[in-house]
Amino acid sequence: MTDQIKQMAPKILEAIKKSNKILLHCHPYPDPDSVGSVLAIAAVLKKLGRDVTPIIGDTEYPQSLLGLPNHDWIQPKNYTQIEPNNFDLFLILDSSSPSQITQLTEIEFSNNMNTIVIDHHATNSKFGKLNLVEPTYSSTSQILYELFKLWKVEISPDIAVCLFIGIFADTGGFKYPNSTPEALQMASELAKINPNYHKLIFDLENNKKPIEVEMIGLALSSIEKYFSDHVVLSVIPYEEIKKRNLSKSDAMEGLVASLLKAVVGWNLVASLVEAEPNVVTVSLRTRDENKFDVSKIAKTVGEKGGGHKGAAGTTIIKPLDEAKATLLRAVEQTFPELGKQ
Ligand SMILES: [Mn+2]
Repeated sequence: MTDQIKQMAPKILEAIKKSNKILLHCHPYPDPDSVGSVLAIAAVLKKLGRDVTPIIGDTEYPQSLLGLPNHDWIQPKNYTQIEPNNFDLFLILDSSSPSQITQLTEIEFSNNMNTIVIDHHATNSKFGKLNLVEPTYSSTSQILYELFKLWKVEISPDIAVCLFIGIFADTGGFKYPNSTPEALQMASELAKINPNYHKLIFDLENNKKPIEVEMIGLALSSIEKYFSDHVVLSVIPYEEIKKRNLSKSDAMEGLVASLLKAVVGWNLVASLVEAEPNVVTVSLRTRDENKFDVSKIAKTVGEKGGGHKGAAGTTIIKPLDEAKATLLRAVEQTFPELGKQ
């Protein structure tokens, strides 16, 4: 447990006890850590006798998380559909910037609303009145678990499974470097409180739509190899998307890039999907993020690119052939050693 958590725990609890109406939200395209941490703290706030309003935010509630207890507490509203003046505290979880609250409008907090940010993203801009940001923690769920212990609240089986699934998902199923002994220890304690998490994991990992599997098939039969097979691209032109009536959200580019990365020797891989004419979404992955930081490419090529060293993405507004040439040139310039191995 960090000193910061020990210092902040009583301050956050005091702010909660001073408030009557508390707002919670899920970030756009909410993941299990976003939903799990919201449901867990909602249960705690209810125990403390607070009036709590969790909203789903910009995106619909994910089908794959319908197994989480009390998910019906989360109202199908975004931030523009509530009245901020009705709340005296906004607990902002798992969100590194106000754009993770909503992308539909510029956020303005009302003056009588206290704001507390609790998050684990290193990029967090600390935009709350109080901020508890712990970048060494795997997940917001992991931070909440320690807060709950310090607040001496009883962790019910419902709270336990919500926190467990948040830690599980944000550690990539205990596979990422952020899966520390401490994270495993917490998961173990939570699993003792509620051992019924296997179905939730199954639902998380097996939630494809038929159209998505079709898309993966198309992507895997559209592979091109470059630089002595060290660089491998899956390239899907708009005609193929149109022919199958696929939409942008069916593109599966992240999953396809992750599948390509599984091949020994394919060191830098990318999925290119021309989801609309002359708009190419690119997802990049590498087997060795210390050698080939793919975020460097995502940041220099296309629009609004970014991500992590091992997994990044961007959008190139060009015809597919030009987009591909631009990407390959950037790979060659950023990692000249790739072609020489
Ligand atoms: Mn998270």
